[in-house]
Order: sequence, then C-alpha cells, then structure tokens
Amino acid sequence: MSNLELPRIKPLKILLIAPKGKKDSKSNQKPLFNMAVGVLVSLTPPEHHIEIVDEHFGDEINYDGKYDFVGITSRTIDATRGYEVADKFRKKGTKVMLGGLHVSFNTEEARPHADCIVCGEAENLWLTVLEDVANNRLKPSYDSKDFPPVKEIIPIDYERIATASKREKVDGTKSIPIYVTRGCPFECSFCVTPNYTGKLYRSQKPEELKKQIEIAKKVFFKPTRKSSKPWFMLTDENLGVSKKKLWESLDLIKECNINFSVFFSINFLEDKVTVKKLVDAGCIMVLVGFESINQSTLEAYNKGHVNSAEKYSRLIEECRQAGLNVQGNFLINPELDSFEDMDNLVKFVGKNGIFMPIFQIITPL
Ligand code: B12
Ligand SMILES: C[S@@+](CC[C@H](N)C(=O)[O-])C[C@H]1O[C@@H](n2cnc3c(N)ncnc32)[C@H](O)[C@@H]1O
Ligand code: SF4
Repeated sequence: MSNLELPRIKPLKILLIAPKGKKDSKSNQKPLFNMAVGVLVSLTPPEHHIEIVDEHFGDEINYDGKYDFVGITSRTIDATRGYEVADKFRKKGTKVMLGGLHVSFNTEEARPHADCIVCGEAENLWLTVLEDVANNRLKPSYDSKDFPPVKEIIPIDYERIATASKREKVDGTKSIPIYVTRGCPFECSFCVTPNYTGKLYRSQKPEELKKQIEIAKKVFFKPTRKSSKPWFMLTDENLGVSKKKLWESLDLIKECNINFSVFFSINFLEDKVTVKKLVDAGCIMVLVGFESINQSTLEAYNKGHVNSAEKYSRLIEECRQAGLNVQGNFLINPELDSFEDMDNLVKFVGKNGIFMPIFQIITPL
C-alpha cells in the first residue's frame, strides 16, 4: 500500500533514540548513525515530525520535550542505558516504545521499562503502531511474527535523517552507513543473525541503491583536500551470499566513486571475479569472520561448510595482491580453545598480516 492510500491519522511528534551504554563509551570506534533509526525514519509517513538523538554522537536528550512517544533501539551493549532513558521519560508521563535486537530476545526484562515493546523487524508493523498511537490504542507489544514476513528492505531516506538528526557532514575519514542486503542463510551456532533478521536473504533494488548513495553523499559528505572520496560502511551481515545481486550492486556502486568496507564470508573471496569487482567498486576492506584456525572448531560452530581453515592464508594473500585488506574476527572460546591454540592464533595473525584483528570472547546468545 502506498502512503497515498493510507487513512489519514493525527500527525505525531516522535523522538527516536539510539542509547550509548557505559561499556560502549570505552570504544574508540568512530560513530556511525544507527540504521534501525534510519529505517524507522524512512518508514514514517511525512506528516509526522521526527527528532533523532544518538548518544554515540554526543546528542543530548531533552526529557522535557513534548512527544507523542519516544522510540528507543537496543543492542545488548546499550540496553541498560536504554532502560535508564526509558524510565526517566515514563516518570515524566511520556510513552516509551522499546525495540531492537536486545529487547526482542529479552521481553520480560524490558517490560517494566516500556509502555510498548516491539519484537523483530519493524518494516511491516510500523504503520500499524503509528496508527494505534494516533488513535490512543497503543498495545503493550507488537511482534513481527504476527505480521507478514519482511520480504523487501526499503531505501533509506538520507535527506529526512539529515533533517531529523541535524547531523554535521563528515569527511572521508568517517563512514556513512548503507545496506544492500539483510539476513544471512548460514546458521553459525554462536551468531544471533539467523534467529533475528532471519535466514531469508533480502536485497535492495540495485537502482534504488545508486540513488541513495548519491543523496547520502550530498547530505552527509564534505570533501576535504586530504579525503576527497566519501567512505561508506555497508552494514550487511554478509554481502557475498547472492553472487548475481552482488555483482549487479557492485557494478552500480562503481559508478558512484566511493570507498567502502563490508562484512563478507571468506569462502566468497575465493572467486577472483568477485574480489576484482569489489576492488573496482571501491571496496578497501572486507571484514571476515575467521573465528578459528582449527577446522574442528569451525565444525563445532556449524561453520565448517562456510570457512575452510586450510585456505585462509592463500585467500588473504590473494586479496592483498588484488588490493583488498582483510580484517579478521576471531572467537575466543574457553571451552574449545587451549592455550596452545591461542599461541597458534597469535602467530597466524602475525604471519598473515591480518589487518586490525578483532578477538571476541564468545558470548551467549
Ligand atoms: C553494521 C553493524 C555494526 C557496525 C555499525 C553499528 C551501528 N552504529 O549501526 C559497527 C561495525 C560499528 C558495529 C559495532 C558493534 N557491533 Co555490530 N553489527 C552490525 C550488523 C552487521 C548490522 C546492524 C544493522 O545496521 N542492521 C540493520 C538494522 C536496520 O537492523 P536492526 O538494528 O535489527 O533494526 C531493525 C529491528 O531490530 C527493529 N528495531 C530496531 N530498533 C528498534 C526500535 C523501535 C522503537 C522499533 C519499533 C523497532 C526497532 O526495526 C529495524 C528494522 O527492521 C549487526 C548484525 C545484525 N543482524 O543486526 C551487528 C550486531 C548488531 N553487532 C553486534 C555487536 C556485538 C557489536 C559491537 C558490540 C562489537 C564490539 N565488540 O565492539 C559494536 C557495538 C556498537 C554499537 N553500539 O552499536 C552484535 C549485537 C549482539 C547483541 N546481542 O546486541 C550483532 C547482532 C552481530 C552479531 N551477529 O553478533 N556493528
Ligand atoms: C564480522 S561479522 C561476520 C562476517 C561474515 N558474516 C562471516 O561470517 O564471515 C560478525 C562476527 O561477530 C562475531 N560474533 C558473532 N556472534 C558472536 C558471539 N555470540 N560472541 C562473540 N562474537 C560473536 C563473530 O566473530 C562473527 O564473525
Ligand atoms: S556467516 Fe556470518 S552472519 Fe552468517 S550466521 Fe555465520 S557469522 Fe552470522
């Protein structure tokens, strides 16, 4: 249904917040605007007024503002702060809606902090939620499972985000997020993605993608003498899954004159044409989940069919030769990794010159 066919509802004043948890404050990661907020803004019909507060950018929260409701997104690292913000708004009588990955899996924990909890992807439930707020019949919870599955991911409205967030333009040393796809069909046992955004792999329409990059450049990028090209971070969980869509998208991205980084499974980098297309399109870095250099550990993670440990060194070197940096994610798991494994991993990372390796202690889902 297009916006034109929707019944008119009372225009709402909405505040969307990306909270920043205490642990997150220790990160030296350059902030990137939050794509959950980006999607909600892009889904909201134009008659509603939206403001964005992202604590990762140091935005201040005005608890005295008059809003029809405040929507707060959550990842685990930021969830406690999200609850704190929610409690403060509710004390002032403002309705609070919590959504996102963390609360979707921890609804009972989140419930005392919210008037409404939204579980799962927002695309197909958001207009119903807005209508219910406008008609004063907001329900305590909405679950994407009760709505049709999200088969299409929508273009991001960068212009509206720029207006709603009053974000300053960035030079090419900071990244602008964009997605091409969502979901991942693999089922690595430690990864929340297949259980959340789902195994259904969805892509944006390639022609929409090019338009968005051009608009995002216009509203968010400020060239400087040192960095004349914008840097985009593709926030896809795994860009390589559909080679046809990937190639189509890369051919279009190439025309946009940008640099970018992306998450990618190592096995897809065995295809030399894919690597060349990535480099030609402006990809500087692929972030790969190597997890372990032991095939038996990969098998234990149900990742043995996605990654072959014996190919790692060759593929990293081939990417380097082609002009592509490979950043590596490794899991540290006390149940599977011995001290000797750790020593071998450190040696592997040094020997193969892995760019900015990330070691993460495996955390429960
Ligand atoms: C891109 C990305 C990054 C980027 C960008 C982060 C950013 N600022 O946006 C970078 C590299 C910086 C990053 C950093 C980190 N990330 Co990260 N990241 C991702 C990735 C691949 C995609 C996120 C994304 O943009 N998705 C697209 C948006 C549109 O989806 P969404 O957020 O789920 O929102 C939808 C719904 O949830 C819902 N929704 C969300 N919020 C709300 C709110 C309301 C009110 C409503 C109604 C609906 C709603 O509607 C949206 C549209 O459908 C995810 C994987 C994943 N499956 O999410 C991991 C992921 C989110 N990251 C993860 C982690 C652990 C981290 C770090 C902590 C890593 C670290 N150790 O430093 C940091 C934390 C930084 C931070 N505070 O966010 C974990 C989070 C696990 C968890 N339990 O929370 C994930 C799931 C990866 C994984 N498989 O484990 N990340
Ligand atoms: C870098 S992306 C992976 C890119 C690509 N999808 C792949 O699998 O190669 C996500 C990374 O986050 C890390 N991760 C995911 N779930 C985790 C968990 N439960 N605990 C710790 N780290 C986790 C893993 O190292 C994983 O590779
Ligand atoms: S391939 Fe990557 S995104 Fe997909 S399930 Fe495995 S770790 Fe998660």
